[in-house]
Amino acid sequence: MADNCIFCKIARGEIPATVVADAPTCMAFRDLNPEAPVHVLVIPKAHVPSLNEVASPALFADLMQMAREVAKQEGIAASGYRVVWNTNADGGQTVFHLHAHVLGGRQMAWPPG
Ligand code: DGP
Repeated sequence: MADNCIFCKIARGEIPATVVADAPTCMAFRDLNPEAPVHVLVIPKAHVPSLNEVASPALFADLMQMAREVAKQEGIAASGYRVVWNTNADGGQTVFHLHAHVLGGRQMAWPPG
């Protein structure tokens, strides 16, 4: 856990968030600034700065499994959705605690901006 990390604070329950899924290693909550009708973030509860630092294949599997479950739970699995891992500066990452964006409920554009 990192003291000043906003997502660590959410994981510890120190900052409120609308949690939609919870598991021993990871959790999911609604994005504060949604870019789509469904916009959920899936995070590890332990502090990992970005995709580059994921050391455990099991943790990665847990995160992907939760992303898929969230899509199903939110009713966008069949219509379609996008899972995005913004990584470091060129990837557009602004919060340096690993998170997967699960986006859906509208047609996604390609290529992304
Ligand atoms: P990224 O740019 O990929 O690092 O995405 C960070 C996302 O985190 C962004 O879509 C907004 C969201 N976010 C930032 N602070 C908070 C917060 O305090 N609560 C919630 N729920 N989401 C946050």
